[in-house]
Amino acid sequence: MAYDPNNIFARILRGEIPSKKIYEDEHTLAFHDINPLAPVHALVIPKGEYVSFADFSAKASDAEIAALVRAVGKVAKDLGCEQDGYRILSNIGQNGHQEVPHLHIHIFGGASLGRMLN
Ligand code: IU
Repeated sequence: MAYDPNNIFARILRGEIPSKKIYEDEHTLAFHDINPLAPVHALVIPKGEYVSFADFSAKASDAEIAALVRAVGKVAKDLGCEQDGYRILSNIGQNGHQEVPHLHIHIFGGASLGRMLN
């Protein structure tokens, strides 16, 4: 699947649409999900143009991959999720019910989440 430069997260990255920013570095941006499914629901995205985790894992540089992984851990910690735990998730493609075609890692926390989230 070709990357759509007008997807909503590309527009957030360009500053065309506001977001509730949590963290930013050279390679990543984290912000609060607009429709939270848990008391803490953050999204961490790469700044590069990657459709999904599949695309990112194959094409991203080691620096981009390291930055995304470290940002996920930092954001979860900064949002107070480390002590009681949290969940990370990335939906990929049609079967994964991915809605926004720019890689995003969900962080859910702040409550006991049960075995799965829908
Ligand atoms: P998904 O993994 O692609 O299904 O999740 C997309 C998420 O992006 C979903 O949780 C939405 O609430 C969230 N989101 C957002 O935070 N801001 C937006 O403008 C839009 C979607 I559109």
